[in-house]
Amino acid sequence: MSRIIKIAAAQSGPVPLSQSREDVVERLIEQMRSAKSQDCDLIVFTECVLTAFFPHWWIEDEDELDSYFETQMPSPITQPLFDEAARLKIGFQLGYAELAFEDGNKKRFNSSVLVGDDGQIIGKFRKVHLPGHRDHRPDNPFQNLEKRYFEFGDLGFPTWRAFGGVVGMCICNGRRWSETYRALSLQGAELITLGFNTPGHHPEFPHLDELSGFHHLLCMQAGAYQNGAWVVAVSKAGEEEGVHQIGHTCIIAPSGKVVAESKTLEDELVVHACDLDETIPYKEYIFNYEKNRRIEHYGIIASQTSAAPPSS
Ligand code: ING
Repeated sequence: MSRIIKIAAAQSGPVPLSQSREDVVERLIEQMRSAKSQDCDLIVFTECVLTAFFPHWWIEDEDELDSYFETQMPSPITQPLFDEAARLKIGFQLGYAELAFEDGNKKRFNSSVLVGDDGQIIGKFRKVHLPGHRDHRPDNPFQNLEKRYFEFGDLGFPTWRAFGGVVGMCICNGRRWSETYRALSLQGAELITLGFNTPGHHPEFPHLDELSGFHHLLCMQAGAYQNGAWVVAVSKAGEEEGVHQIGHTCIIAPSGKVVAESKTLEDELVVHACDLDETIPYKEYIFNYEKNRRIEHYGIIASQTSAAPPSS
C-alpha cells in the first residue's frame, strides 16, 4: 500500500524591506497555483516568509519591531492565501512572526501554522530553539537577534493527523538539534516540515562558512533516517538586504537521501511525491524504539534535560 502526499517546497528568494506583505502574499499565491497545477497536496512556505528576516538588524523602536509581526492568523493581509488554498484545495504551511497577547502580556514568537486544504488551521508551532544573541554587535556585518525579538516557543513539538499521515513542524535552527526529530517521532511524525533563514557567514566563526551547506543537510539527513520521517526544508534564499542566505531547499526521504533540491536562490518550487509508507522499514525494523532497546538500561534518566556529571 502507498500513502502518497505530493509536496511542493516553495523556496522564497529575498524579500526586500521595500516589498509589502501584500506583494509577498501575491508571490506565495503564484507559487500555490503552480504547485496545484502539478497536483500537489501540500505547499510548504519558509520561516518568516512575509517580511525580510528582521533579526538581522538592531531595532530599538518597539513600534518598528512590532511592524514585522502578525497580530492574528489569518490576518487581513494573509486571508487571500487562506481563501486561495480553500479554492484550489491544497494545504500549506506558513512561517510568520507572531505577536500574541496572552495573560495580559504582549508576547512575540517565531511561528508557523499548518493549514488544511479547506483553508482551516490544523495546528501551530512556536520556534523552540533560538540561535544568535541578545546584545548589539555593531562590528558584525549583520546581527542574529532572535533571542531579543522572540520568546522561546511554549507549545512543545506537537504532531497532527493530516494529509493521510502524522505531521509535525519545526523552524530553522531546530533542525540542527537531534532532539527535535526524536520529540516529533516519538509522537508518530512521518513528515516534518520546516522553513529556514540561514546566512552563509558566521561572523564569530568564519571558518564554518564553507561548511554551511554540509551542516544544513547533515543534520536533516541524519534526523530523517534515525527517526524514519520525511523532512521538507524550505529556504528564504539569496541576498536579502545585504545578507547572503543559503538555498538548499530540499526534500529528504526517511532513508536519509536527498530526493529533490533547489537549484537557484530565487522563488523556486521543489516538488516530490512522498510515500509515507517509506517510513515503515525505519520505524518498524531499523529503529524500532520499543523492540530494539531498553532505555531503562542506559543509566541516564530519559527525561534528563542536561547531561549529569559522571558519578564519582
Ligand atoms: N538561522 C540560522 C540557522 O540555524 C544559525 C542560524 C546558522 C545558527 C548556522 C547556527 C549555525 O540556520 C535561524 N533563523 O535559525
